[in-house]
Amino acid sequence: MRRAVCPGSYDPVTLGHVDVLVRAARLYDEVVVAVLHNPAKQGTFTVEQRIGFIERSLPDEIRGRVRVEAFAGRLLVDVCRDVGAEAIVKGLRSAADFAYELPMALMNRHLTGVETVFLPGAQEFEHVSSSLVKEVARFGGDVSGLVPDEVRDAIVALRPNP
Ligand code: COD
Repeated sequence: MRRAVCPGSYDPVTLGHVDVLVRAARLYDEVVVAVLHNPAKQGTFTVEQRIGFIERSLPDEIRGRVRVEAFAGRLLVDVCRDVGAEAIVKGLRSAADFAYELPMALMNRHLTGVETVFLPGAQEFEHVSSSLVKEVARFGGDVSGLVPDEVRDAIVALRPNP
């Protein structure tokens, strides 16, 4: 059984994330989506909400081979060891993503030997991040097609009443 971890904050999941999860699940027998969070820091959505959004966004093609779990205050390499994953899979949107991710990949390999596999993100989601969609939606912009519809509705519901 070849297993990979796809880590992130997923606050909330975007269609850019989903694209990476689908492609990771085509490469590995099982994918653990690790929702990493800091209990001392309040996110926009609760960990339970984030997990639900991810689970309901998974296409049938991969649903049975992807599990979504929360981890708090842990090193990613310890998560990988606990779940028996041989690799970390991450999406890359740009050279800036790579510059940010490379030291973490090298450190993780230094710590336990776990490898990081980078997948180029889909072009149509290159500009998509959880923080940007929240900001755009907060000021009334339309984020349809960038996040699952359920997530779009949940973000819109956060808008303060005018
Ligand atoms: N297209 C492709 N990939 C995307 C897109 C997109 N549109 N959007 C996001 N991604 C990728 C990101 O590049 C990232 O790889 C992943 O999806 C998750 O993104 P986010 O924004 O949900 O998550 P981050 O960046 O906040 O998560 C950072 C981690 C929690 C993964 C990181 O901080 C971590 O590994 N923490 C664990 C603690 C640890 O071990 N620290 C030491 C590391 S050496």
